[in-house]
Amino acid sequence: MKLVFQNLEYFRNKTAIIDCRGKYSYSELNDRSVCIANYLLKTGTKKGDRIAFLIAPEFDFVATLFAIWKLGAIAVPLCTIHPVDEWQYVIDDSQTKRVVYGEEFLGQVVQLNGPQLVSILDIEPITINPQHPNLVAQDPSLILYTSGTTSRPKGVLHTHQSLNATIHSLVCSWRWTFEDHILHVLPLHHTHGLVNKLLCAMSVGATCEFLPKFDAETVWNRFSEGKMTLFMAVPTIYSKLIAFWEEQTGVKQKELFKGCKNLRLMVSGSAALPVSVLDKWESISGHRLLERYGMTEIGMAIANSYSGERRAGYIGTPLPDVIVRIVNEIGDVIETVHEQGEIQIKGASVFKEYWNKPQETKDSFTEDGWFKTGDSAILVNGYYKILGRNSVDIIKSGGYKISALEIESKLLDHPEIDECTVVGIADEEWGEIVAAGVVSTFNVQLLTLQDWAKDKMAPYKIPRRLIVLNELPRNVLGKVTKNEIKKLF
Ligand code: MCA
Ligand code: AMP
Repeated sequence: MKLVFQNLEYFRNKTAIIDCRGKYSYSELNDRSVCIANYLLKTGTKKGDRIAFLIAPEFDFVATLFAIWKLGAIAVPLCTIHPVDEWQYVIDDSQTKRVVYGEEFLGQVVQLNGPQLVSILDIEPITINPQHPNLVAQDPSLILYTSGTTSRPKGVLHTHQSLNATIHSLVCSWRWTFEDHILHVLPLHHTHGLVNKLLCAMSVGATCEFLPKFDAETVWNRFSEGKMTLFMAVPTIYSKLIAFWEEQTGVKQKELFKGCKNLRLMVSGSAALPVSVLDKWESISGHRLLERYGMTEIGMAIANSYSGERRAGYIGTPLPDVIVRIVNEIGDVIETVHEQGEIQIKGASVFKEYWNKPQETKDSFTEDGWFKTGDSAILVNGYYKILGRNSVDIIKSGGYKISALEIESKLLDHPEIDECTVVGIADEEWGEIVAAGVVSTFNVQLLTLQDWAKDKMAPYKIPRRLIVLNELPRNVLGKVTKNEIKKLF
């Protein structure tokens, strides 16, 4: 089996990447990744080392990822909008030795404790292929950090084989070819942006065009240029594109509709797609979104059909090589229609383990090897429908998974907060937004709290709503009743 980074030369002069600086062919991508690999080798990188990288969505991000893999090392992509504290946590937790960084991050990376810093600008143009380590598909390839029901994020370790399983299944199901051109607007430290968009494109010789940052007007303009064949995004992005369309004149709206005619597929995932967004998007673009379901730990698992039915409000049917079951609260597999239970998954795309967390890894699987997603669903006429999550402590905002417990532990460091609880409340644009209920003798204000939080947490984790209470509502066991808090908002 050829892995995606081992096949670059095959597509030679075909354009691989377009970014804010220019266009790069597959040969250029391969050459650049060889240079970076040589440099990392010279600085002591060995098979299995964790290499973090902090590079904007552009050519050098992709070249660095492939360089790390060429050396048999494990890639740890960092979130470009995280504060230094969060990078430090990921670096320490993953025992990362080196951080490759783009020049714009210099001011922040020098604040990191421990790792050797490698500036992408220092890479010399040596294009002799580095000595390839003996690499097998079961070798670890990638650690992605994901929030969960623990207060700090966990490192999800994938192998080349588990990544390849998702790539293969999506390439086949959605009929990717080298003629495809995808517009990329998502962060690259999560599965959606990294695997579904970038790696699927690279595996077939397609073109991946990066925007430095999502911007609704630029996305509509790129559609209108007529080169894009594919688009994939989280529901919030479709809501923002709809909002932009609604602000335009009738003539312009018709032009925008026509601009979408060359696209062959538009996908939504990472969070529930409201039926109102599905319907509105279809009416303004002519495209019925294909909704699919996945998770950092399992890759992509369930999707609506490419050529058949795309059922509103449903995530679809299992992707090739994925086995899905629904299990009720007492652990029985549900055979009856309309009975609600947890989605459990088996398949080649499932991750290897949580990095350095054997107990958490064990707890996340059943004894007979099914991964417990924590998502609750029903099966109706062969189609799965998500009904919610088992834990109130997980929030999905703008497609990002957020741990309420992690935010609570940060908020407790605020000098004016005595007690706090964090919940997700429904929001049309973001899916959910982060809201905090606090006990504060000094009557802390939302704006000052947000200002204080700026260098302590990522923007999407900062509370958007605040309520100050005399005491937090608790049940007889003294546990905060989060559903009561939700009602207060
Ligand atoms: C930003 N803002 C928010 C949030 N984020 N407000 C409420 N809730 C939020 N979550 C505010 C900012 O503070 C700012 O406010 C204003 O919105 C614009 O911020 P900006 O950062 O410019 O927003 P944006 O660029 O428009 O970002 C929206 C986005 C982004 C593009 C939808 O959230 C995003 O990239 N999401 C995708 C995450 C993702 O890839 N998830 C996949 C993981 P002000 O203007 O007042 O300053 S899940 C996954 O991989 C699994 C496997 C799967 O199934 O796919
Ligand atoms: P993450 O761990 O960030 O990869 O997020 C995975 C979670 O996103 C899943 O466990 C679901 O809760 C949610 N998710 C992904 N796709 C969908 C979807 N189409 N509908 C509802 N929830 C989704």
